[in-house]
Amino acid sequence: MSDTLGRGGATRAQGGRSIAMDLKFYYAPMTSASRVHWALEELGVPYEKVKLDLAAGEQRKPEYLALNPNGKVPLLIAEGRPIFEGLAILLYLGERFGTEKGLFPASNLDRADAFKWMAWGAVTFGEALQRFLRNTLDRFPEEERSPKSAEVAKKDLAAHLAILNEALEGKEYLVGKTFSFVDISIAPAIPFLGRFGIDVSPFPNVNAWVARCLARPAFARVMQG
Ligand SMILES: N[C@@H](CCC(=O)N[C@@H](CS)C(=O)NCC(=O)O)C(=O)O
Repeated sequence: MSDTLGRGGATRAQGGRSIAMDLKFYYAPMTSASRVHWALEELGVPYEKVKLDLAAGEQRKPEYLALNPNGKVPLLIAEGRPIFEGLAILLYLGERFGTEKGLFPASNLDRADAFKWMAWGAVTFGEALQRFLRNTLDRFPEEERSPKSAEVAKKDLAAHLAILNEALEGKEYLVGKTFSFVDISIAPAIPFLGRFGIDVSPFPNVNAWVARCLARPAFARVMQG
């Protein structure tokens, strides 16, 4: 495990690392943890980063399993409490810091819109994506993969992309008029689809929105690992 300071953390560290830095983020580059990493970079709050080597199995070490029994990233220790599941972490960060920074809605109804899309991304869209990958990637045993199930998942993903495309009609961002954690929670999955042979070109609103979101400097920092 290698520890570093997040961008905001480096700023805070100038005043001494002993100042309460109550966010410790466990991640691996280019994984589900990237959304949380992106959110932290957008917020610019102090945080400590701990990079896990998944290939070496660091996520299955007993000291890590004691914090996240799922043995997966992301994990955030906030105010001494471990939070697993990327969606839960984004919601926590959104409520704690995001509203003040203009990255998470303030009013109840706008928050309901945010929750709605973030849950859709993690559950509805995410389930179809997982099903597709589970039935196509050769890291899963061939006898456990079904071309028929992969085909159904691909159709489901296209239907979900159509819903997203419609939601983005005439809009720059998914909820409200500005970029938010809602966009962070879904946009990174889209370029990933192309790499697995899912054609995103019939959904121009989605493509334009993804390009807009991924052009942000905070995202570029996340890509540095
Ligand atoms: N639903 C979880 C999924 C987390 C997840 O699947 N993480 C993967 C990386 S994308 C992982 O840590 N895999 C390591 C392993 O399974 O050993 C979340 O969103 O936090």
